[in-house]
Amino acid sequence: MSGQPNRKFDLALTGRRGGNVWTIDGEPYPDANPLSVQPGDHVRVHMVNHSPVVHPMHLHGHFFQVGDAVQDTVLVPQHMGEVTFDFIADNPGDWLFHCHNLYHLDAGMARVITYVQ
Ligand SMILES: [Cu+2]
Repeated sequence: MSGQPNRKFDLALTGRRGGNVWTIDGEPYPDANPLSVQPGDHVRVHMVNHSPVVHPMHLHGHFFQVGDAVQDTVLVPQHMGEVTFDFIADNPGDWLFHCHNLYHLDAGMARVITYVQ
């Protein structure tokens, strides 16, 4: 994906082993604000994993670019592991972005990325 992003999100993944609250940037879904973008945005998402376990983060409705790879799920390593991905906001709607560990998803590790045409 060429060019520079015009919208950026820096997101902390949080939670603790044995805990029952897992969040994206401290907000446990569904008690969490949506991530707002505009149609056509080049979005960059940077995640830092503050927790002691890996999170397989999945975005609905889009493929994203991580380095040279194009995929819809990416593993974020534990203990301050970092991942950055880019995508183009070319499919308006309300799309869940979440951890694919269903226990974490159920405990809050999700956000809606929302935009309208
Ligand atoms: Cu997780």
